[in-house]
Amino acid sequence: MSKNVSDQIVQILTELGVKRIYGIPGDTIDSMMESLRKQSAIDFIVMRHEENGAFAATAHAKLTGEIGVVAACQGPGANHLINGLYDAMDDRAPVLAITGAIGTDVIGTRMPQETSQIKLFDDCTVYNQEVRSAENLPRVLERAIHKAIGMQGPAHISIPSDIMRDAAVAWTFSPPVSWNDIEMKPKPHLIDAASAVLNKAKKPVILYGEGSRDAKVELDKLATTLNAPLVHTTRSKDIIPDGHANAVGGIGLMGSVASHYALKNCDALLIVGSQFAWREFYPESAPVVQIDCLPAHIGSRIRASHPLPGDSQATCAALLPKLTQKTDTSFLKSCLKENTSLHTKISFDAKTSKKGEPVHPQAFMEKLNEKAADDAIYMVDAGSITIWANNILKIKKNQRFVWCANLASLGNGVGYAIAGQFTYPKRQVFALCGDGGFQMSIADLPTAVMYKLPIIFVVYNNSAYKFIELEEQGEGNPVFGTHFCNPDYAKLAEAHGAIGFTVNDYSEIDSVLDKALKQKMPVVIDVKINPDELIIPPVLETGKMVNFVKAQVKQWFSSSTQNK
Ligand SMILES: Cc1ncc(C[n+]2csc(CCOP(=O)(O)OP(=O)(O)O)c2C)c(N)n1
Ligand SMILES: [Mg+2]
Repeated sequence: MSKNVSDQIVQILTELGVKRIYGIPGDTIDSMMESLRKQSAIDFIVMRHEENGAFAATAHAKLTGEIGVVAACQGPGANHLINGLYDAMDDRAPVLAITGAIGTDVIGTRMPQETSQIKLFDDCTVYNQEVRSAENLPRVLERAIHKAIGMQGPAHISIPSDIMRDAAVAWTFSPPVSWNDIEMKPKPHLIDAASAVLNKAKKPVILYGEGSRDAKVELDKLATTLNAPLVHTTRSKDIIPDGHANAVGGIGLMGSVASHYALKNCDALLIVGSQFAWREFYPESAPVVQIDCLPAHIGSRIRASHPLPGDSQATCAALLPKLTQKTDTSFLKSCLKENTSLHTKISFDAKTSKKGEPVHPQAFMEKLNEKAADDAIYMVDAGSITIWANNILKIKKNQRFVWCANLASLGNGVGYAIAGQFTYPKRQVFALCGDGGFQMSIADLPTAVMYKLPIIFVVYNNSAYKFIELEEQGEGNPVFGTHFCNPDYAKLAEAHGAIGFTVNDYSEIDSVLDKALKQKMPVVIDVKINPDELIIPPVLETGKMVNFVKAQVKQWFSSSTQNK
């Protein structure tokens, strides 16, 4: 029987090596569902919310570097993809979103569910096209794939339902080429100038981002040659193990005191594959050597006195022979000492709590360090949980720590964990969520149950959008609009066919985690977290501290009962 366009889509995706499409069927993609039903190379993962499907496709791309695929129907289905696609756009993850569109005979007549999908995805895609005919389909699909992989971002194609059913036109698919196929180095004079700066420096620091993932070995050599502290962005936490002798923690508001000290006191900064956005965390005047494969990224966050355009692995490798081994380790030692400072002790040292008292957020993370497998995958949601995870999890060589770094959307954790467990069925997958983030994406807990994915969903239950309370107090205002009530998550899990546990106090963590790790089905752990745990940012601004005190006073006299 001759193939139709839907069959051809599936055929091209199969040739590309796609194993899974996350999505929800509907109307305009029904014919693609039939093409998927007839084959076995690609599984269609039935989601309960398209946003979680888009997050799952994005997480697949972040975890593997392969293209993640999500599908949705026209109008409402397509609308729901937007947050996941922005995540892929902002974190440069190759994703293909396929949406159906209403038939070509009625396009432009404001039919029910007709939305302007191309306009909708204009700002969150590297390629965004509507297919015009059966002849057009393979060209557009191939272009979308090439763009998503070549430009590292989401591509969207919208296909009118009648075209999906048209007879396919023969096409030979051209396999895509990725950044990994290119070795790009800066010209020698740039390497010479950058190495001179680093050789002269007495207190150099290395800041590495996601773009350095292929340069793990070189980063290690650079750090040991320069005796330089290694500072990670939250997204790149899993590139160098936290146990590395030069690791001082993360940059920024969510980062460590030691990293902040290192960056503020260095006399040269080497940035490898990072676009960390907040200028106030960079050194004020030190020379900056910046490696990035996209020349336009260089200098976009901080002035780069010594640009090194090139891919991180090849460029670091070219830089290394030009560097002389440093002997003085005093700066590195003084940075590492900051991680035992009083500030760190108050903020991040895990504390046990008494029976009947809620758990310190740090304490549960400490237990994960102890009990999680050496290759566990942590899928981290947004909120104060990110701060605890970023600072307290000690990521090992083969563990992964993945989050929605630049968009920082609440509710990514569930979709991410589903993709993580599908991709690596034998590895432990943890979704680390606040109660706000978990509730936002809870629609897909039954998906984990249906596919028997033994994900461990950890819910930090403080009945509040805690992170926002900190922001409000930082502005000098009482907390407002941040409290909510929670269901009993353990019971809710059981009602879904998952396994539920509650951790009421410190003494229960061990046994709950031990039991959770033995399950073959999804587990939800409702951790009653101390809502008043102090989160102290690595840098204490006087203005913010005064505001914080003001907020407490105002809260005291506040007439609002909303948060009492
Ligand atoms: C989709 C989305 N909506 C709102 C926000 C703003 N926001 C950032 S953190 C946060 C609170 C997180 O609450 P929760 O998940 O309970 O974690 P907690 O901070 O309490 O640990 C909110 C509302 C966001 N980042 N994303
Ligand atoms: Mg919360």
